[in-house]
Amino acid sequence: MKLEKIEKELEKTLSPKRFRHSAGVAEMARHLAHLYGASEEKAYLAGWIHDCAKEMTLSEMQHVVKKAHLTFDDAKHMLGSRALLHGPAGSVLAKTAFGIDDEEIRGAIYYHTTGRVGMTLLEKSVFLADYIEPNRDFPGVEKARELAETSMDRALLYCYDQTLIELITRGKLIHSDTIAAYNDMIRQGVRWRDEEKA
Ligand code: DGI
Ligand code: FE
Ligand code: FE
Repeated sequence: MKLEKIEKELEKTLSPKRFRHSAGVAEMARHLAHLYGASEEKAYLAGWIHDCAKEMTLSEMQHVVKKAHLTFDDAKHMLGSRALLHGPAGSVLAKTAFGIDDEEIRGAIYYHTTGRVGMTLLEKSVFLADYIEPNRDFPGVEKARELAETSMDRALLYCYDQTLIELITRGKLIHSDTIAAYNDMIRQGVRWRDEEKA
């Protein structure tokens, strides 16, 4: 499907707010891909499509992933959470509704919420862009934007930190991919606070 058609389709199916957010993620993901050497074209497409399943009901998302025979290590957690399942469901729709065959683009959509150990530059570009695109406005977003211009990994760790703190504060479950990704970065010596810089 041509980009123009993809945008039109998303405009029809998403709320205006989610549509603006998707446009922002597309632009920001392309910017980060340019800065850090990922495919700008793939980042832009993945950014547009990443939240295509976000406004479905949980049972609609479950239907999409079941039909595609996706399986999950922690099925109970994944299949029970709209916040988590919209990534995998979106990666299926990228193919079935938007004709995206590219596995890297679909991977970036699949992992855009939880992250994972060993994310590709493309996955990191989309994950970070989701957090810092210009329509985002929450405490700490400026710090994330600042870090993103100089170090992808420090910015990424900052995002994980903030998300973990928020989930813990709200008494929520934390997906094992998020914990593993956080631990992996710490093990690698990544730090975002200047005094702790490895
Ligand atoms: O879809 P968006 O709102 O644009 O952003 P997103 O896909 O990153 O979703 C973020 C939400 O997902 C945020 O409110 C935190 C929530 N969430 C729930 N469980 C987890 C989680 N985020 C991560 N990284 N890990 C979790 O286990
Ligand atoms: Fe999302
Ligand atoms: Fe998003």
